[in-house]
Amino acid sequence: AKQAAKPTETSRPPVTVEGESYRTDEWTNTPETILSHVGRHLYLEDNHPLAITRKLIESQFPGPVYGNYSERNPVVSTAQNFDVLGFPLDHPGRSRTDTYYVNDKTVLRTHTSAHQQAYFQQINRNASVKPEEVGYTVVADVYRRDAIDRSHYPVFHQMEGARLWKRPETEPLKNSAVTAAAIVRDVDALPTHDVVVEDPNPTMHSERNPLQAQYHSAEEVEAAAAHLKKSLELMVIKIFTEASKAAAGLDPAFQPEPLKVRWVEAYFPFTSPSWEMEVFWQGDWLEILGCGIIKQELLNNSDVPHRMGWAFGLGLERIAMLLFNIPDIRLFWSRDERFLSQFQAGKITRFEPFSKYPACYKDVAFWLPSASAGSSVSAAGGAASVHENDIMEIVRGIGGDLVEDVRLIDEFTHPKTRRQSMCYRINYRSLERTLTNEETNDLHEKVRAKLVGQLGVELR
Ligand code: FA5
Ligand code: MG
Repeated sequence: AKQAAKPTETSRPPVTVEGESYRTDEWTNTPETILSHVGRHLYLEDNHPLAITRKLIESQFPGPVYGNYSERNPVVSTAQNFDVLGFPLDHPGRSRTDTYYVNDKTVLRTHTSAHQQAYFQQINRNASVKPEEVGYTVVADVYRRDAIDRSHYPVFHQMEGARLWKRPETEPLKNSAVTAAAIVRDVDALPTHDVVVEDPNPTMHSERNPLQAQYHSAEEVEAAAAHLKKSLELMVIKIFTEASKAAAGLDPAFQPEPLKVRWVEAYFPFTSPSWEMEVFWQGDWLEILGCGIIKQELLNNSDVPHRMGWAFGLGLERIAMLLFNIPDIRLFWSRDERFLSQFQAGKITRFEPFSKYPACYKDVAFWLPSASAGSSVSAAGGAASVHENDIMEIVRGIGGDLVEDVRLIDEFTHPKTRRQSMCYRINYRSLERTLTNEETNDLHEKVRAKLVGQLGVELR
């Protein structure tokens, strides 16, 4: 159910983002600390690892088929971010615990998919002047209230890509063999690779990944899925090869671990079938992108009813971490020369961590507000009185980049009172210096006080 807006911030003046002014209201939940990241345009700074990564990926999606774009202003309408893409009204992504609202109708985009419709419309507008440009990539900063750890940050960058094929304008399903044949030719034209990729699931699955049978034939979807998967596999293989070359440049005896890639079934409201790609990294599977066959309703609503195709959205930081061996996502925002001086446009280097400063773990244990019986902390949103993302936001607001991660280490329900207790462990560690005891104690005290003041918890 749509969650009632609670006025957590008293009336705020309009906010200005990229020179545009936006009204605020009781939906507004975007703190200044988040807004202060807008306008860094890290992906445009030639010598920044995110820009180097962007260029390398763009080179895998070249013209004239793909136009390479970026979008500066992160403020989009809820229609662009959710409605047009078919997000149901009760989707957790829409809630104020997950998304930064500027006001009730306006959010900081949570993904680059917010621009899909506009780029499909552009393909249609360009059809007569640039008919060969049937795809695009777009890079932008995106914003999410999310967990705090080494691979999650509330502001990160995505690159979206899509590629469309023309379908016959009459009786598209009967003539879909024409489209399928054209796509297969494009698949055959892609370079081959010899990496074994785990892909255990069938393309179509009647419940999780149904074929949009009223619009698409199975042949078209199989062909487009093959093109999508192979294009993205070639992209990660390129990244991995470049990273291995950089490591071997430093140490000629360097033997790269074999690249391990797998496809996992996924769900997105605007694609079917859908997948996520995962890469094995530092002992674990790391999700790097989501993708799928674009639902026909979206194409029909975007002035390209006689086309079909695929789209993907990848986390630029996740790829840059693989490429440069960067261990912590906070580093991308560093202004420390010891970080910045290690990267140079067009070059893939291997990041040499400057010394690792000591971690300082501090726990905070509390009872959830007892007033609301049956309240619980939930990462999934819904009826809970305290959402885990609200705890994260408080820690982030006070600790900023001095917090490496926040983890739930214990929870239990009192057998008699049924009250619920949580214990979170916060790891305070700066990337740039050793924190003093006074400093971490002071931060932790402020976190404790704000948990009480803002969420009404009772400290234990
Ligand atoms: C999406 O955002 C979809 N829009 C992707 C998509 C596009 C699907 C087009 C289909 C078609 P997801 O929420 O899984 O999906 O995020 C995509 C990628 O962003 C993830 O795979 C991950 O690499 C990255 N990512 C997600 N959250 C964070 C975060 N907090 N910090 C850093 N990277 C993140
Ligand atoms: Mg995902």
